[in-house]
Amino acid sequence: MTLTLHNYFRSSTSTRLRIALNLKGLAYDYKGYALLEKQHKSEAFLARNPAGLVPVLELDDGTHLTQSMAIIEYLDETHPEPPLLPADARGRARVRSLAGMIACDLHPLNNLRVLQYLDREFGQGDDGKAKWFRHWVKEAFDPLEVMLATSSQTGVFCHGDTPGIADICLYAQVWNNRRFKIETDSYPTIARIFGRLDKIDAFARAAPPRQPDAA
Ligand SMILES: N[C@@H](CCC(=O)N[C@@H](CS)C(=O)NCC(=O)O)C(=O)O
Repeated sequence: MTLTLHNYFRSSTSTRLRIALNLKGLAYDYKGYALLEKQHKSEAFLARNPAGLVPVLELDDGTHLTQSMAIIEYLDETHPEPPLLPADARGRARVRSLAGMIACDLHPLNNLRVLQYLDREFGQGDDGKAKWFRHWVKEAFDPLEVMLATSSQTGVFCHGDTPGIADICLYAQVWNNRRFKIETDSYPTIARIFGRLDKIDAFARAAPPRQPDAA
């Protein structure tokens, strides 16, 4: 199967997908789009995803899959080993809930187009945008830390001792936070889990600085 990943090194949704592909042992062709140069708004890219957002996974028959979480679940269904979701329904609900705190509640508020809109329409410069970014990270990471620290279901990773979808979102978001100088020091459980994930080759290889288009 030939897969092409249309993505950007610094995009956390792209990082999620790179991790999932690595965990599943799936090779892919890397196609980078410089978001700051608006390469994701080109006619060619919009033909792949009219929403003008990365990542897009192109399958060997030319099908384009969009939305990182939908694609990760597709990969998990078509390549079940290693599983990225727990076997039990309650476990799956917990993992999707943890992942959703990042993928649904946090990430969309801090996306590039939102930060650019704050600048363009509301005159917010770098300081204002950084304040906004940090506010929404705190809104998500404070309760995430509590949930992870207090649950007996948290193990080496977010859920038990096998990395899964919640870990994928967490790892990618921590890299995103670093751009705004937010470290995990005040989040001991998140810091511990991130430290373990960073030792896994499939995660570390997906990190932004290790991508071919990294600045
Ligand atoms: N919910 C989508 C979000 C995709 C998304 O927002 N991607 C960002 C990069 S992380 C993007 O392409 N931003 C371009 C822009 O904001 O113009 C997913 O999970 O795939």
